[in-house]
Amino acid sequence: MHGEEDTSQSDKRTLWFVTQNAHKYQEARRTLDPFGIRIRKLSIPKTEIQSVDLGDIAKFAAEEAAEKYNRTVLVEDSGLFVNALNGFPGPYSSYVHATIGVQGLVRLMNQKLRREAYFQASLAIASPRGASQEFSGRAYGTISHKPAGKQGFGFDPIFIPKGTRKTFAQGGSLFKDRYSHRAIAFRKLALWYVKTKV
Ligand code: ITT
Repeated sequence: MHGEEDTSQSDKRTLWFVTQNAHKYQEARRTLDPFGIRIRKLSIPKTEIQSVDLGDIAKFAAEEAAEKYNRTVLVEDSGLFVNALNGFPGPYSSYVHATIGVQGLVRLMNQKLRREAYFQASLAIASPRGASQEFSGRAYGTISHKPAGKQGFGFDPIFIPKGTRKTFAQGGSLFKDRYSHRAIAFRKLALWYVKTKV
């Protein structure tokens, strides 16, 4: 099928992560590996409903994909919420990153003294039988005055997690996994999944 990384395996226990973002996929994998949970990437377009609630967006897309592709899927919707910008870009983070980019956001934050922000990841798991469950994680921190670091993706070069002195992009994968919204959400999923196995 179009979008699957490898079609040779038909493991019923595999969870299919519907995403086109390879970084998100790798981060999810690193978090789920220690729990023995196997995921694979399903790079298909998904329906993104108009909502300010990341959980609603993830749940709708997951339920639709689970039914359409007849398998248990994961969908994660995430965003960066900047306090001084009343939560912008939030659910529009992907679009804002693709348009004004990291530099554009730094410009919007020019002169702002309060620089608190958080990343949120909302994760939905849905089975073809129609059951679904949601988990979320937040990483609190501040927006740096200029981009720093080359690792990661998206707004990683300008986000400094609380209690640290470097951006996600400077810190690398271990650092990211220690503080990230995505790691928190996927760990919650893992703890639930090993108990229930949908
Ligand atoms: P999929 O929808 O295909 O999974 P996406 O990148 O479009 O991938 P989202 O719609 O959830 O994912 O958009 C989230 C955007 O928020 C993402 O493109 C980044 O710009 C930003 N973002 C989310 N999590 C991030 C993180 O861990 N580090 C940096 N930026 C992040």
